[in-house]
Amino acid sequence: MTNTSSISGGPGSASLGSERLGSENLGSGNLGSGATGRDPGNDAGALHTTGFPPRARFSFALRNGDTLDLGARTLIMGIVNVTPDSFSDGGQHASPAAALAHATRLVAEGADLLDIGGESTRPGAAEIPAAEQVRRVVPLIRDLVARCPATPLSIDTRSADVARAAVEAGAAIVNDVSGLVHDPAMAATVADLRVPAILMHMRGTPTDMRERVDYDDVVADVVRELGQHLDAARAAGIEHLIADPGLGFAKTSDQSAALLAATPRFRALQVPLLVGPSRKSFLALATGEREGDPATTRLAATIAASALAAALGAHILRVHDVQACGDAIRLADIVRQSPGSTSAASIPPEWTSRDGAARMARRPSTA
Ligand code: PMM
Repeated sequence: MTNTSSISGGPGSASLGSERLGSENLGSGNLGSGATGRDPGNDAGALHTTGFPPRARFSFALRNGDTLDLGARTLIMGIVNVTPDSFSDGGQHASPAAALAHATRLVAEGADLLDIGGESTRPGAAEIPAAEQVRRVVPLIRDLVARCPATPLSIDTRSADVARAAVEAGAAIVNDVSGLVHDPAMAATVADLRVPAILMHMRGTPTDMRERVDYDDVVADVVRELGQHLDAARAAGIEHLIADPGLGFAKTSDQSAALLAATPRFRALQVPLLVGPSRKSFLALATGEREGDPATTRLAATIAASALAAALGAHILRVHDVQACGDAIRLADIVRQSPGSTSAASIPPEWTSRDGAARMARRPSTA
């Protein structure tokens, strides 16, 4: 199992709040200012031997006293949809026992976080009443808090009532695909619950979002609109915020690809970035799949998109296939941290422990 060293502390540990901790290269010993003559903590001015954009570090205090460290390595969020109709895994984990088995398997495969959802947001999906979402997700959250206490859980919902019930059952983070705007009570509820929030960009609702893809400049528009949602969340009193460009939500395939390429531009928002490419339809740009092919046809493209997002500086990747994507994400981190042959030794082995990727990285290259 992958060591979850980014989640630390526990009751009694020092709370670091939402400090921004400089860039990931600080303290890694491999790209000090002596090597470049510049301040590696200064995102704008740092010279990058690897050519990869820097990634700011953040530390979020969680409700249970643990600390979520973001940016030292890419965190992997495993998807657990307790829905009969999600686009790629609907119905697969709908029974409580199946959902629990799936979630614990994702943790064993290396998920740092789990995202639990009781409402599909696939294009055209109808809204699920809060009471039904609660019925689907709360028993699973209770079971997971008992079974996997070190793994923070996020609740994927647009409903304030569901967010409250999930957090009271033990969820640590609220993930709202509407950027906290769908339910007028959501921002105040998250502020009251004192949990971090993931604000994803979308326009409209799953019912009409396919018609809402008219952007002047998709990257600039999404960054600006997400910035407005972040400002509103801060004004409501939410301390810890994560942004998400919302690949596939009110985006054409080309727009999703452009947003993935523009991952470094989201640093302007000055919050951690989550990216969710997993099994999304824009990947069909690469797979050439036909109508009716299963979403698993997109596994290789999902792995590639996950590695690209990690290499480009995303803090969290939200994926269905934790084991396969995790290998690619860990490799991206190794490459990010490797400006030259001397760098591999500076990677803490626990970052890459699942199958000895760090040990392999230290072996002389035969390529
Ligand atoms: N995608 C889906 C659902 N929730 N949340 C965030 N933050 N980002 C996403 O990209 C996202 C999400 C849709 O995918 P699924 O139905 O497979 O979960």
